[in-house]
Amino acid sequence: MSIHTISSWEELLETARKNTPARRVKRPGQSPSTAPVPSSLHKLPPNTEPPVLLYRDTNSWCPFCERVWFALEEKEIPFATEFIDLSNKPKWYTDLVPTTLVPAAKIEGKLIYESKDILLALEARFPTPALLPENPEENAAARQLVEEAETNGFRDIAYKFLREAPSDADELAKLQTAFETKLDELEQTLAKYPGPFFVSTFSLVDIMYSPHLDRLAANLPVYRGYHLKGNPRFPRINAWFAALNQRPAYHRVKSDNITNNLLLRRRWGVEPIGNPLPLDAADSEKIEYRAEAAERLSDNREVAIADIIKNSGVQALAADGDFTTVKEAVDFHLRQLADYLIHSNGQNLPGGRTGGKNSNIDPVFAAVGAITLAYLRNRICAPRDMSAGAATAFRAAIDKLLTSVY
Ligand SMILES: N[C@@H](CCC(=O)N[C@@H](CS)C(=O)NCC(=O)O)C(=O)O
Repeated sequence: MSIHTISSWEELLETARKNTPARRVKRPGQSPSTAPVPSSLHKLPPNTEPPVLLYRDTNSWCPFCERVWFALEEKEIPFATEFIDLSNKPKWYTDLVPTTLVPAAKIEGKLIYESKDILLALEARFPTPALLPENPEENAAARQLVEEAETNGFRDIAYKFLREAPSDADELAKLQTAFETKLDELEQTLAKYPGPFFVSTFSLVDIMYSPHLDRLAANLPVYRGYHLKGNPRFPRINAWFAALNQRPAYHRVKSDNITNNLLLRRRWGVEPIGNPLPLDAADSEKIEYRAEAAERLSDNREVAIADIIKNSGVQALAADGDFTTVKEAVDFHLRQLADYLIHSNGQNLPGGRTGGKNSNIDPVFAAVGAITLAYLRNRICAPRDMSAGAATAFRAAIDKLLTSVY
């Protein structure tokens, strides 16, 4: 294992930016503290308002908001985002939107709510690239499937199996059977047109289902011991996931498995019954994801450090209320993490005050480091803080540092 000196924040940020195109804007004093820059914003002439304003949840957990964001990215429509805190919705928002739910959107000033209606309105106003088939018959079939995605009961039955935990085994088996029957129906629907998608091209139908099937595929193994991905009963759903995975817009808007798992517990109080899914090894090693994670950490370090000091428990290690050493230790370990993400090929660990198992470790410094890394591993949330791929690389790097250094 080779040890090298850790770079400065400025050097880390500069190197990270060379290796990733992902950029966010800072939102000082606001939540979330950063927001993704839509990939098409550069198409907008300077000083022009984007044609679409999306109202979405602050944590980027909402699957219905994800649908709209997915379509905006697929269609490369420049848009602005207004974040709504769902735990404390502002009065102007509940006055504006009759359902008071997110998402809502203003399309050239006109308010639309309900994710399905926003998708259809975007399609009408921004028809290319098309997310509904040109062929009139197939177009009608796709529209019908969009409607059915809201009315066929798939979502309710799926989330019932995931979230309700009846102690009676027969009851649970019934929920599973009902869910599998719905999945069989999706298999049959996917068989109707050539290719992996619901109709013969990628469409709004895929967008309607993707945030929900994604969450189910991430959560069911951990919370119900049930595997959707790799399940031989559902070959078409698995081919559909593989095809979705080829789309860059999907990677910009999706959550990662760990975020989905943490969310189910925090938001819905469901208890896991199995181990977390392993982190995707390919994503963990991808240079652009590692660079994006390092870029996020370096650029947003002040907010991250303040959050860690306030909420992780490291405060308890400050001698006589003096935070200087604790702050220094937090800063050092974050820098070590960013450095590892950028410079390591997965073998070399950055060194320094705690580098390597044989170096002289100051126990308080090391403890602050371990708490910092463990806290951050579950604190970050994709796509709120970074893309799903970057979040996976970020968590994998933390695991590596924790097991190798301490
Ligand atoms: N049918 C709506 C559902 C939207 C929805 O349920 N949004 C949730 C967030 S995932 C919400 O706004 N919750 C806040 C609340 O219930 O007050 C759509 O498709 O847009």
